[in-house]
Amino acid sequence: MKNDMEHWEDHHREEFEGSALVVARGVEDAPAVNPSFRRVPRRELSTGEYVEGIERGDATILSQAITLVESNNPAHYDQARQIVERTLPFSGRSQRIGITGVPGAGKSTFIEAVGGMVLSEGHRLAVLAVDPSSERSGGSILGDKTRMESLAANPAVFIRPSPSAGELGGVARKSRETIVLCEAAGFDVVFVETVGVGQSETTVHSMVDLMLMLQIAGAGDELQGIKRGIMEMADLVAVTKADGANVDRARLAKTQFVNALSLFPTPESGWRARAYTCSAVTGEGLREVWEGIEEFFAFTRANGFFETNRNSQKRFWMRETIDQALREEFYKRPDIAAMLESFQQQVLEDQLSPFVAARRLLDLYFGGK
Ligand SMILES: Nc1nc2c(ncn2[C@@H]2O[C@H](COP(=O)(O)OP(=O)(O)OP(=O)(O)O)[C@@H](O)[C@H]2O)c(=O)[nH]1
Ligand SMILES: [Mg+2]
Repeated sequence: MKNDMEHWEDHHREEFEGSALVVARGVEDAPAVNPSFRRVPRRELSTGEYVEGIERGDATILSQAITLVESNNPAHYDQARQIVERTLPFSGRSQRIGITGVPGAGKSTFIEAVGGMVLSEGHRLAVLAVDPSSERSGGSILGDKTRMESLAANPAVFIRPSPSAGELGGVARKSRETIVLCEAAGFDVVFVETVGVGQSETTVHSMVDLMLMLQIAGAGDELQGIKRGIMEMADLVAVTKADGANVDRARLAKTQFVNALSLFPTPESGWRARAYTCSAVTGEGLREVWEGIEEFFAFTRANGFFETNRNSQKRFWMRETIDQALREEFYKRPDIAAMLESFQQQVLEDQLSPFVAARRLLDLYFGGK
């Protein structure tokens, strides 16, 4: 069945074919979304051509390279890996900003509004979405596209929807490598929008320098966020939609956040989280939030946390990838899979301790190598 994104693409594909508009298309190896649509035949690019195109800031080639990195087709793995490796030395020179908040909190609208300000300061802006739930992927970019119209038309902006869902690890790797490619292409401010539900925030947190949490006043979520341990990840909290009849409620919510945040111990960054109100409609408060972001970067660069954090993120992703691959291989091995059930049963019946059962399976695994 077609998702929203595919329907939307059906309608808009012609507009993008050959145009300079940099809204990215879906994965290349996805089934044709419209059987009557004839893909313009394209010569396969060499790795060198990809790398050179990216370094030149060519948005079409960047887009194609990301598609390759996101592809689940093993035939693409090698080239994708080479492209990432060769662009890596040109990456890293950006401010990576995670933006989180419940669905409808106003993330895309905020990015559109602040984006103009960021561009006027001479930056080039990449907007990526990370949405690990399959149901919603595509859905969010539909919102992004319609809510980021003025940004989407700007050649200094690159907008990319979430890679297609799969396990979170896959989405995380793809998004991280997409950041690398965007940076190599000269985008020096990267916004990563993610839905404020569950694991995705933690994932995004481990690939950005700063987390901005958007909140709506009076949704009753304020305390939930605090309880769920999400607030600890926020470097800035902004209560959105502080306009019209909502202004007082937004201010009140902000005060609650200021109080709540003051109770947290100072994090490793040394930066005390700040709270703001803002409105993407009136524009009020947006500049303050952006200045807060810039202050965060100045502060963490000065005290060394910026580097330390990026290094620990690199370490984390290396270890995480090893962990995942080992775990997967373990459970996939036929001899392990065959024994797992019966060992588990014995554990449940107290015939084996969980540790002994695990040890035997591990011995079987390592012995059988
Ligand atoms: N009054 C008012 N409405 C706003 C403001 N910002 C966003 N909205 C509205 O809130 C709704 C949701 O905005 P989005 O920007 O799509 O929210 P989002 O957080 O990106 O939503 P998802 O991507 O679906 O998670 C839209 O109808 C916006 O017009 C604001 O500052 N003031
Ligand atoms: Mg959105």
